Amino acid sequence: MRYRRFPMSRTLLILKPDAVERGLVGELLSRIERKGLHLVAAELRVITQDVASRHYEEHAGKPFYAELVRFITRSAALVAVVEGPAETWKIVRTLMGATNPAEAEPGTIRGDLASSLTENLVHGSDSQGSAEREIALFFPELASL
Ligand code: IDP
Ligand code: MG
Repeated sequence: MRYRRFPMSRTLLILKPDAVERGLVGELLSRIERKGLHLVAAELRVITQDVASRHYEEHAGKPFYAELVRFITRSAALVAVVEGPAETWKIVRTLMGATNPAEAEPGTIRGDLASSLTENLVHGSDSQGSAEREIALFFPELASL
């Protein structure tokens, strides 16, 4: 049985279609695991228009919204729930780096491996509240845990 730290928390991680297409799933999951975080759910799936629009509802109406939804639904993504200590969402965001790869620090996923603002490889929930909402959207069977 693995060592359990308390309090635990969970966040939603998406390796976006560009990550799967570029063959970076192993590299990216390796970074998550080497950090000491654990996968509690993971599935390769094509995200539907309906789920994409609910996931990105905060961006509806922005100039990049249509391109974003087209991108996130174009081929399979690796959708996962990651578990670790309190504020795991923040740990994952730190590993991801800034949204814009031009501003992401070397050593981060986007700083090392991305160069496009839209195709920036990863999504991670941006707060504990977002994590709970997004886990319920993508993995309803985990929502009450
Ligand atoms: P985040 O993924 O770092 O949380 P958000 O601001 O929530 O960043 O934006 C969601 C996603 O929308 C980004 O990861 C990126 O794929 C895309 N995006 C954000 N801003 C722009 C933009 O100005 N142009 C094109 N795509 C954008
Ligand atoms: Mg966001």
